[in-house]
Amino acid sequence: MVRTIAASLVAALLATTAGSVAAKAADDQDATARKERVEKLNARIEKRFTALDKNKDGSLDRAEIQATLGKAFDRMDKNHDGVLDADEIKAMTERASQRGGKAGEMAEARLKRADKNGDGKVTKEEFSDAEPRWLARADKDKNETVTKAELDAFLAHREKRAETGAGKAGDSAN
Ligand SMILES: [Ca+2]
Ligand SMILES: [Ca+2]
Ligand SMILES: [Ca+2]
Repeated sequence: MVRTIAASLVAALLATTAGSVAAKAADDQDATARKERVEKLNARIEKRFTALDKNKDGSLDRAEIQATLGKAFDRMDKNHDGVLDADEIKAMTERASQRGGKAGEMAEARLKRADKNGDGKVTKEEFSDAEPRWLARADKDKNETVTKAELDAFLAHREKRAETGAGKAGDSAN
């Protein structure tokens, strides 16, 4: 009896070890994929930051963010009535989808988020208020300005999170 218990203990231990080795390999693969994804996204965020920083002072203020969002809105608002309707939103998400990956889904999610009153349309005001999520997250002191230091800290935090696998790293770079 004792022997049997010992044997099954060993078997159980072995099984657990084998299982965890396999799990660890999958984890490692996951972690690498996750890390690559975050690094790619971070590079894109950094690029956007530089592009948005019109006066090149190394920080993004509210005016710079609004100006860019306003311009993006005007490009999507094909009939220039100050509202993105269902057709315009569809055209825009389809265009984004062509960029591949989750760009279309992300654009759609962002427009949905912007549509505060849920009428399926997005006004310019709603759109300008819905700043990209990464901007809001990066702005640690909530002064509506994102400095390069804040951005760097935010990107480093994302990479660290990707390495440890804590939380989901599926933030949008939109
Ligand atoms: Ca600036
Ligand atoms: Ca329109
Ligand atoms: Ca800030």
